[in-house]
Amino acid sequence: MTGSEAPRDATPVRPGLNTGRAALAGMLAGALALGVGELLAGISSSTPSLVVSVGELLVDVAPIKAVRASIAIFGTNDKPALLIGIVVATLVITGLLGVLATSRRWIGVAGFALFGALGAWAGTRNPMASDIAAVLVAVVAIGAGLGALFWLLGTLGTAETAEAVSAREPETAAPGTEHLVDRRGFVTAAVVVGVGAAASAYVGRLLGSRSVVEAARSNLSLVATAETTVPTSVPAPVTFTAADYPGLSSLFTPNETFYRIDTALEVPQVDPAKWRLRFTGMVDNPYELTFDELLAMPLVEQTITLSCVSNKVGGSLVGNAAWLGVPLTELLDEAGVQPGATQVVGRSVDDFTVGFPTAVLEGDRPALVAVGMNGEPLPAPHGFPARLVVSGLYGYVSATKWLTEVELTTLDAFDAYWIPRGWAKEAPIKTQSRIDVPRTSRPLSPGTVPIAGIAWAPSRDIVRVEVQVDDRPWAEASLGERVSEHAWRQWVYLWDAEPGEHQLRVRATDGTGETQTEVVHAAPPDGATGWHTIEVNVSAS
Ligand SMILES: Nc1nc2c(c(=O)[nH]1)N[C@H]1C(S)=C(S)[C@@H](COP(=O)(O)O)O[C@H]1N2
Ligand SMILES: [Mo]
Repeated sequence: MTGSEAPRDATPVRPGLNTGRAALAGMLAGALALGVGELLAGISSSTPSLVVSVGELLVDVAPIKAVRASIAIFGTNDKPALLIGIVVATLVITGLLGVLATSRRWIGVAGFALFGALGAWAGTRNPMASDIAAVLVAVVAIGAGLGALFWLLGTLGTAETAEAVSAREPETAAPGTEHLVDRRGFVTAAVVVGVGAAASAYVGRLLGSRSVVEAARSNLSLVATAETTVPTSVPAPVTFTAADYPGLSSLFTPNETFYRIDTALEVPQVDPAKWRLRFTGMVDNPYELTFDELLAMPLVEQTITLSCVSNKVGGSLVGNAAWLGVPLTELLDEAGVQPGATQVVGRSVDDFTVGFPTAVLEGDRPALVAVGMNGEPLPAPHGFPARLVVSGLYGYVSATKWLTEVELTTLDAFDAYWIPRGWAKEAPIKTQSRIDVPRTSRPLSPGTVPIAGIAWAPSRDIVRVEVQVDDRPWAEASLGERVSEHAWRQWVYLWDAEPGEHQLRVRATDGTGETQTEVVHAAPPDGATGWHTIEVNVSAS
């Protein structure tokens, strides 16, 4: 074999340099595969992102301890951190594949194919994607990656050969110029592949964000078309507003700042034109509704405080909103719930599920298939086009977002998403109160200091809030507007503060006369308890 026809797997003359380039070639090829995958994912909502799908696969198979640990480390950034981790790991592995493939091309092919298979498998598990689309995305992405890998390694092959030639025939070859040309061959290919990877990823993400959902939402104007059957209570004297006490939670939590809990790595984008709500299971008349059919039903507005079971005492995973929707009982009446049914299961487009006893619906507590939140169509992160909201139950057992199916079954027959993950099967919201003001580490001035916050016991009402300074007797706070027994109440206590260190505590009493328990309990498995307590420092003057 002559130098000019050197085999592609010629032994590198300068292994160090070429190993570096081969690793770069592998990484660039990996990046292109990911970029092309994102580009295809951006084109339609049924083509999955391979990176996101693999992320969801990992979350699914990861032991609960690992998930908790990653949330502990990354906090609410755990999702971006996971996706970045997947990209970095992919590039490291494809870099290695690039090095191995310089001498044995089949290793590169096999490695990329394995990646493709993992991506395709994860994509087909993605409940929002079509299986064929998932496989196609993986095949095209891996094809692009392998094409790039062979091209890049090909330019290296020439460079090696040139070096070999110049080493054997120093007087005929012009090593300097050959080298330059060949290095340029690699550099050019590397730039082309790198730019292609970045551009395809960027365009794909851009396409993905240009969603049908925002267009559909902005075309909707939703108003209540029926009176609520639930007595929305006494208009109590409005003695103050949040504006008077900077830091106090507003009566209605703005949609933009309302807390969010999702298991999905990306907010599901549900086209309302294609969306259906099905009523299934132990019903006499299973049926399905389109979004327009749902909107044509009587829409009521109910103000309901929603809380996450994992909210700590004093935590921020709680919000109050006016929800517009169709009473779940009306929808279930059409379906005809069979007598043996004991559990209502809410399923989401993302496979998330909730479940609560049918008995919950027996009283007059509001349970809505909600389409509006604080006067707007539901924002996508809060479940557009429709979600469940049930007064008095923690979100994980009641509040399915991107709702697509309501199934009637028995309590024994099915455990919803969080139940096998260690949370309680039944989970009414515990009476809680929180001090919002003062929340400062800076010393306060002596004199009148407002202590203010919120208290909630949705479906049981709040009738009293008390504040305790150090070990003085409990003093009653004034309560703000009472929108309904399902909504939180603001409270304010004007404290005559004296210099020194002080401890402030709050406790609420619900409409059944029960005062929230002092017993300190962490959130798992059914919600935290204890009195929110803070320390403040009042300066001498
Ligand atoms: N589809 C879906 N619905 C969901 C969840 C979810 O992860 N996926 N989280 C639940 C939990 S744990 C809570 S506390 C509430 C939070 O609703 P929000 O994000 O609108 O505040 O939604 C519930 N509904
Ligand atoms: Mo939650």
